[in-house]
Parts: sequence; structure tokens; C-alpha cells
Amino acid sequence: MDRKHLILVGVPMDAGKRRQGCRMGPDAYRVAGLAKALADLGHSVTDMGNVQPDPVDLPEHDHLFALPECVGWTRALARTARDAAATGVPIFMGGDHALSMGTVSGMAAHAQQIGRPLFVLWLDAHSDFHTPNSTGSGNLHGTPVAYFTGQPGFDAFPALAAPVSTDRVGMIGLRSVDPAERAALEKDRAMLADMRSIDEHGIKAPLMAFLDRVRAANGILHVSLDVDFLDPAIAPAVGTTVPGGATEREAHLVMELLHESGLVCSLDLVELNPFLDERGRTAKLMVDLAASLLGRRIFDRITRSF
Ligand code: B3U
Ligand code: MN
Ligand code: MN
Repeated sequence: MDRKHLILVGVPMDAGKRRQGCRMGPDAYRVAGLAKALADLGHSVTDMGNVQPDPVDLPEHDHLFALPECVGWTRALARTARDAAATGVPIFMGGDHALSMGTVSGMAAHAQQIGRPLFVLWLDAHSDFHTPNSTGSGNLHGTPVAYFTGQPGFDAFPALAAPVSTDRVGMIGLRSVDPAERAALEKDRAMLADMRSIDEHGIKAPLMAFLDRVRAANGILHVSLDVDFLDPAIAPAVGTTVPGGATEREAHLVMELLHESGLVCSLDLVELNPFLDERGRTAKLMVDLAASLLGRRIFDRITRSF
């Protein structure tokens, strides 16, 4: 993906959960210098500004928070993703994780158009595999994977042009999965790597196994990076911190391996809540990780075998 055209898309979405602040995410990435960091790597970079949700004529739901607004975002983002993917690599600056209902379904439509299967790498403490029927919180940021893989219960949302079957989903970083999600995942075929398995086998093993699958199927890969994939000690700016997350080195390794794979077609940066940040450190770390994914070598490297 080197030197391809990168399209920054601001998604000031806060509708996926009750705690507010992610709407400031796109500007935090701009202030932290995302466009320049990527342009310095030799990419051409366009910031297309912020997307807004489509107007939707739906009543509010008793249990699901901001359902009409989430449907409006999904419509707008599916269209934006499909259109942007025709000319470059979209990078969605969130915004909460409910935005992936739109971005992934739009990228799946693009993949269908070019005749290649879309795979999704979910870097997150959570599996976000609730359906509107199983979610206890009613927060739709806990549901995007169920939506774009075609699970039932999403009747209010746009019909999927191309569902991403669960065997094309890989989740790395899991450490907070609700019982209903666990039961559903156990019946399904997504590749799952929780923190225990990462401690035992390292983070490279599940990633390479997943990338092998993508390559074998001649697929393209959408990466969805939730801030809470990272340990809260290095990434405090997220509403749902879960201890025991990825280290800075693990996260950079993942990004560098993704770059070297040449398979990544699009990226979500989600759940950054600048209201909770400490002097912009989380925003800056997310910018550094995006730069690693786009070809920057963050650490000065010199190795000789011994
Ligand atoms: N599984 C819980 C918590 C959660 C999911 N995603 C985030 N939090 N960020 C829920 O509310 O669905
Ligand atoms: Mn998430
Ligand atoms: Mn999460």
C-alpha cells in the first residue's frame, strides 16, 4: 500500500454509547499531526473533512441508545467508505466503534465490486459481537461485528450488500467478552486471540496465521483499531479501559507486520475520547501507530545474530 493515496475521513460520532467525548476524536488526530505524519512517509494525503449522519425518520428505541442516529451514520459511512475505497485507502478518524457498522459494510461492498473477499482484523479488548437483542447496555458500539457479519436483529439498519462471514474476522487483544457474546462466538468461526494466548505465544503468531488466510483467499484487509486494545497505562483516553492490554511494542509490531503484508485496504481509529486524555498522549500514540502501519520504522533498529 506504499505511496497509495490516503483519504482521512473525520467521523465525529458519539452515538454508539452514553459516555460522550469521542466526537472530538477527529480534531484530536488533526491536532496530533496525523496528516503530516503520513505525508512525511511519502504518501499523498487528503483530509476530506468530517462526515455527518444521514437524516433518518425513526423513533428512538426504549433500550438501544441513539438508534436512529446510529442508523444514519451507518448509511452515510457505508457510502463514504465505498466511494473513498475506489480512489485510495480510507482512514476513518473516529468516533466510537459503532462507526464500523458503516465503514466495514461499505468496504465489503467495495471488495465485492472488485471481486475480492474482505477480511477484518479487530484489535480490541472487546469482541463487539452483541446483537440488538443480546446487548445489556444498549450501547451499539458493542454490536458492529454482529452487524457486518450478518447476525439477526439489525432490521432497523441498512441491508448488507455483502456480509463478511465470521471466518474472515480475526480478533486480537480480547479480555472483556460478555457471556452472550462468548456463547455466540463459540458457535462461530472467527479467529480469536485473547491476552492469555498472546502472553503464551506472542502477538505475532495469531496475526501471521490470520494474514496467511487473507493471502490464501486473495483477500483485502480492513483493520479496526480500538484504543482499548492498548493498555490503559499508555492509552488512557478511552471510556472503557480494561487492564492488561497490548504494550507499545506489541502494538507497533502488529502495525509493522501489517505494513509488510501489503494487504491493508482501510483503517478505523476508534474510541479515542480526547476529554479523558493526558496532554494528548493517547492521540499521539494512535498517530504513531497509524504511521507504523503506513511504513514508518518507529524504533531505530540494529540487530546482528549472536
Ligand atoms: N460488551 C459491553 C462493553 C463494551 C463493548 N464495547 C465497548 N464496551 N467499548 C457492551 O456494552 O456491549
Ligand atoms: Mn470496540
Ligand atoms: Mn473496546
